Amino acid sequence: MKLFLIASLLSCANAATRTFNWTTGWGLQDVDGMGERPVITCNGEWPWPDVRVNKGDQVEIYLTNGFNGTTNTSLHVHGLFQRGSTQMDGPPGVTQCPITPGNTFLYNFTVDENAGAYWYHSHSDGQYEDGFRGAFIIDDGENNENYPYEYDEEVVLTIGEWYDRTIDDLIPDFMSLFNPTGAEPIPQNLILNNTMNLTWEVKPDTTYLLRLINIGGFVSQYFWIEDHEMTVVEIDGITTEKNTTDMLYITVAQRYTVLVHTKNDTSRNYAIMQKFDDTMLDVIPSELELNATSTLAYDTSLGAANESFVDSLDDFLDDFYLVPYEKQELLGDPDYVITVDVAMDNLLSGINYAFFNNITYTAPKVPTLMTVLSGGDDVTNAQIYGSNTNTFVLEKDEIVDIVLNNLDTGTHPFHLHGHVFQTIIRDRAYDDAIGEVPHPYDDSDHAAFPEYPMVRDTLYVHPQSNFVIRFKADNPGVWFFHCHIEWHLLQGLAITLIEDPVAIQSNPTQQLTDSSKQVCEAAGMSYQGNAAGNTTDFLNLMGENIQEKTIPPGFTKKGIIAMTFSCLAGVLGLITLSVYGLMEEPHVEEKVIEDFRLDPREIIEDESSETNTAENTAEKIGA
Ligand code: CU1
Ligand code: CU1
Ligand code: CU1
Ligand code: CU1
Repeated sequence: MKLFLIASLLSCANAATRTFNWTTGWGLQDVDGMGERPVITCNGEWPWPDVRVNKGDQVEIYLTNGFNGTTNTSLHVHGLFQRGSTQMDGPPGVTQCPITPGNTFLYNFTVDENAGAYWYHSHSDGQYEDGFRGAFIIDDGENNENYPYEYDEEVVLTIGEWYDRTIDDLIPDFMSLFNPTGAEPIPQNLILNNTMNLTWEVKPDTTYLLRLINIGGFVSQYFWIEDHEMTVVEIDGITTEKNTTDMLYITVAQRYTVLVHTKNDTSRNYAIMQKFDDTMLDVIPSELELNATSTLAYDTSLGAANESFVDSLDDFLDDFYLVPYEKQELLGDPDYVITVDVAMDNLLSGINYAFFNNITYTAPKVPTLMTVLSGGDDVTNAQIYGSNTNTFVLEKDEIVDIVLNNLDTGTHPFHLHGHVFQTIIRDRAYDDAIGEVPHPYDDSDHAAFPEYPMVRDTLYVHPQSNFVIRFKADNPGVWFFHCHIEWHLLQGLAITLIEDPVAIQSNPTQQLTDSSKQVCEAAGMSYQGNAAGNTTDFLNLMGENIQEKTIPPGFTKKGIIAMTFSCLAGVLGLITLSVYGLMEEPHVEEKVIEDFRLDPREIIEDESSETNTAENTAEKIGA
C-alpha cells in the first residue's frame, strides 16, 4: 500500500501542467521568398510555436480571438483522443461554439496518447492555411525510455503548401458561381519548416529521428532525401515495425516519423526533395515549380544541394502494409457498418459542394455536443442533431466499420477525430481517363483483411475507389470525420459520429465548462436544444440550418453550367482568371469544357443569347 502511494505520488510529480496563452492576430511575413503577405500570428509573432509535452501532462491553452471584425476562430489538437474531454476537441458546431473576436476559450485536457508526432491547428474556415498551426510532440518521460528504437538526435520537419493570397481572400472565389467545377486554388509553393530552400545541418554517422508532419491543407507531397534511406517507425502517433523506403507520400495531416542514418563522409551535401502530387491540381500553371529543394548539409561551406530527381513516383511506401509495433489483431466483425458515398456536385446556386450520401455538412444552430448534453432521453435519436449534420449514433463498445466509396475522381485524405482506426481495405485507383468508373466496396468480393492492420488517424482514398476502416466505439464523445483538404471541408465533406451519448451526459468530466458557455453566449448561440435550438420538443427541427436546394429534376449539371455561361455572357475571361488562377494558360476554355464534358457549340450558342434573364434561361435549360 505504501509502495503504491509513493508510486502514484511520483507519477503526479512527473505530470506537469503546461499552460499556453495564445492570442490570434494578423501580421505580415515573407514565407516563400515571394514577398510579404498577411499571416495569422500567435501573440503577434509567426510562426506558431511547436509544442512539446510529456505523456500525462495537463495542458491548458487559453486561446483568445484577437481578430477584428467578424472572424471567428477555434483550435484542434490533431490526433489526440480527448478521452473524457470531448468538449476540448475544437471543431465549431460539433463540440463548441466559435470563438468570436475578443473572447477566450480554455482548452484544458490531459495528454494520454502514445509518444509521437501530432499537431495543432485552427478548425475554422481554412485558417490554418494562413499559418495558424504548429507541431505538437508527445514524449514518454524525460528520455523516452519506453521508446523501442535507438536514435541520437530528433528533428521536426513540417511540410505544407503556401499561397500568395490569404484563404479568406480565396474563399469567395472558390465558393462561387464562377467556380462551378469546384476547382481548388493552386498553391504557389511547397514549404519546409515554414520556409523554402532550408538547410538542415547534420552530423556524420548519426541516427536522426525525423518527424515529418504535413501541416498543409490541400496537396499531398512526395518526400525523399537524395541517396539516403528512411526507416519508418511511426505514423500518426502509432509506433510501427521498421520499414525502409526511399520515398514517402504524405497527405495533409499525416505524420511519418523516420530514422535517417547519415553518411560517414562530409564531402558533399544532398537534396531534400518535396514534390506536389500534381494529380490533385485541376490545372498545372506553367510557372508552378512542382519540386522544392532543400539541403541536407554535411558541410555548410559546400553550399546548397542541387535538385535531385527520381526515376518513378510509383515507388513510395504504401502505408497500407505497415504493421503497428504493438500488434493489434484485426477487430472482430462489425456491429455497425456506416457506408458513405463521396461526391462533388453543384447545388441550385451553381456553387460546387461536397457530399457524403447527398448531404453537404451544414453546421447546426446548437453545437452537436451541446444537443447531446441537453437532449435527455432523445439523445440516441440521430434526428435531433439535424438533417444536415450527417450524424450517426454509435453504441458503447461496438465495432464500427466506415465503408467509404469515393465517387469523385480526386484523392482525398480522410481524418477521424477521437480515434485511430484499423485500415482493412484500400482499393486501387480507378482511372476515368481510361474509361473506368467509380468502384464502390463490394462486401462479397474484396481482398482479404490484414491480420494486423495498419492503424492511423488520417487515410487517403484513391480516385473513384473505396476504403474500409474499423474501430471500437470505446471513447464516448462527439467526433468529426472529414476530408482534411480544407477546401473540401468548406464544401461540406464531413459527417458527425456520436459515441455513447448517454455516457457523455453522465460523465462529470464531459460537461460544459464556464468558458465553453461564455463563448456560446458571446457568439449569440444557445448551448441547449436540438439542431434547430428547440429546447422543448427535440424532435421538432423547424428552423434548422439546411443546405441550399438541389438542382431540380430535369435540369442537368450541364444545363446549370450553360446557364452560368449564358447569364454571365462574356465572363469566360473572368472564370479563366478567378477559377483556374491562370492568366497565361492557353487552353483554359478547353479545360472548362472538358471538366463539364460540354459540347463547345452549346457554349457558343448560349453565349450568343446575351439578353436572357435568369428566368427564361432556366426555362430553356429545363426544356
Ligand atoms: Cu483531428
Ligand atoms: Cu487536423
Ligand atoms: Cu477531399
Ligand atoms: Cu477535424
